Amino acid sequence: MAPDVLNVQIQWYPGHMVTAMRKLGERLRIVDVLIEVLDARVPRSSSNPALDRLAPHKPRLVILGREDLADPRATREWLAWYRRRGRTALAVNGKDQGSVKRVAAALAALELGGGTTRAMVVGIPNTGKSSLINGLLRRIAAKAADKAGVTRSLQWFRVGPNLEVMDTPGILVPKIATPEAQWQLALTGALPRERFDPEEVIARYVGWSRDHRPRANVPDLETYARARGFARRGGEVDLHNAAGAFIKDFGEGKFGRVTFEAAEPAA
Ligand SMILES: Nc1nc2c(ncn2[C@@H]2O[C@H](COP(=O)(O)OP(=O)(O)OP(=O)(O)O)[C@@H](O)[C@H]2O)c(=O)[nH]1
Ligand SMILES: [Mg+2]
Repeated sequence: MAPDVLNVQIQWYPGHMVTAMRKLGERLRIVDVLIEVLDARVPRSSSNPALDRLAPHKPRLVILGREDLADPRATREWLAWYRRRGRTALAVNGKDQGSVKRVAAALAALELGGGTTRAMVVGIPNTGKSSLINGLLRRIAAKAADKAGVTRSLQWFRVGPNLEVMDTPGILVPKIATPEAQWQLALTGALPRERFDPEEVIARYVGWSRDHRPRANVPDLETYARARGFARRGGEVDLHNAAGAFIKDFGEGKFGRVTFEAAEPAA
C-alpha cells in the first residue's frame, strides 16, 4: 500500500512565478478574456484559484488541454460540470489543428463586442498554452517544449485582424494542497524533473492505478525496468533511468488514457 503522505513534499514556486503573477495582474485591465488552459487529466489541481481572486468578473474560456491523454468519459463529465456553473469549457488537443480551431470559434461565440479581442492565455506550467497559441497562429511563434517552465515572459501575438493573444509563463499555486495533487502534477508534467523523486511519484501512480484502474495493468517500476531492458550486470535494475523512461511513457499515453480527478456528479 502506498503511504498516505509523500516522503518529500513536492512544491515549486520560484521567483519567476511571483513576478509573472504580478505582471499578469497588471495586464489584466487591457484584456477582454482569459483562456485558462487546464490539464484534462487533473482539471481541479491544474486550476489556479488566484485567477478567481485576481479577475473574478473577467470573461473566461476554460480549455481542458491534453484531452487526447484523458479519459473521454471523465472529460465529458468535467465539461458538463463547467456548463452547470455557467462557464464555457472546451476539450482540446493542442497538437491537433482541427481541435485548436474550435478555440477561435468558441472565443467568437462569447460575443465580447466589436473590435479586436485581447485574450490572455493562462495556466499552470506545461499544459500546452504556447502550443495552443502556435496552433491558433498556424505557425511556430511561441516557444513550446515538453518541459515545465518554458515560457518566461508575457508576449502578445496577433492571430488575425480581430484577435490578439498573450502567452504567459505557467504559474503554480504557492503551495500544492494535497499529496495527491503533488504527485499527480509531477507525473502530468507541471513540475520540472529535478523538483521531485520520480520513483516515489511512480509508486504513488502505480498504487492509484491498482485501486482505480486495475484493468489498465500499469506495471510497477521494477517490472517495467526489467521488461524494458534496464537490468544491469548481476541482475540489478537501473531504477533511476527506468523511472525517467516510465514518466516519459506515461506522458505519451502508453499506459492508457486516464483522468485522476472526477467532477462532482450533478446534485
Ligand atoms: N499529448 C498532448 N500534448 C500536448 C498537448 N498540448 C501541448 N502538448 C505538448 O505539451 C508540451 C508543453 O507544451 P507547451 O505549449 O510548451 O506548454 P506551456 O503551457 O506553454 O508550458 P510553459 O510555458 O512551461 O508553462 C509540448 O511538448 C507540447 O507538444 C495536447 O493537447 N496533447
Ligand atoms: Mg509556454
